[in-house]
Amino acid sequence: MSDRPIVGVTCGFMKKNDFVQGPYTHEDYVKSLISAGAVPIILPIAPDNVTENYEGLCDGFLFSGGSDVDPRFYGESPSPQIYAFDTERDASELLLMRRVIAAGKPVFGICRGLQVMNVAFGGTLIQDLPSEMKQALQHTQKVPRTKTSHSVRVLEDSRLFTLLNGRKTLYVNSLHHQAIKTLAAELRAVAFAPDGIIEAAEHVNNDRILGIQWHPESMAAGGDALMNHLFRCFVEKCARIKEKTV
Ligand SMILES: [Mn+2]
Repeated sequence: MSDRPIVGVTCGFMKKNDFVQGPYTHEDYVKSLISAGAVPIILPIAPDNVTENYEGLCDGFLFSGGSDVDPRFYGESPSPQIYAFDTERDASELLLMRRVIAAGKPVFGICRGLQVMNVAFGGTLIQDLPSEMKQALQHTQKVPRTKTSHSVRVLEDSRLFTLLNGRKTLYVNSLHHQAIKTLAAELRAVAFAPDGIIEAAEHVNNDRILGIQWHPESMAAGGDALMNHLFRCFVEKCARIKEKTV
């Protein structure tokens, strides 16, 4: 057996045509996990009695990006501006998130993954950034996803600041339609865009739980050394969990 930790990656469902349809996640998650030393496995959207089994299969979990979150899961009705959502994916990921956190496994939430994390802990989301926040900057960048477009400010007393080798500001990519509105009480916002949008959050006392609103997997795939380092830190956490369980 290899000593590489196994990281489960959540995915969406994509139908391209009648011949091509099924589980989908961007290859950059897979590439970045492999180069950081993990064995990635894709976890298809499934009913509860299957999703329940995912927790025990993996040493850590990456909740990936994707479509908007169904607002019923945070007690709201859909705004006219909300994009298509996938209620089954949301239900499956919220169940998985709660089980994984209860089991003490490391969680890396990326983009929608951060939003699902916030909803799982009781927070709410901005359903449509441009209409709900008039002074918002462009969070759906027009440049390729490996490139950066807006800056973020990182709090110096955060764990993220340490993971980013003490960087107070950095440029990141931005490909999100939604964002955190009310932050869950158990999470702490640790990075902000210039318009105030929360760009990262970590658990107040569990150092295995981190969520990022930008896409470090695509910056890493584009050669960004700091984002590669962030992935290695996550995979090392997963490896330590694996050692304890074998
Ligand atoms: Mn952004």
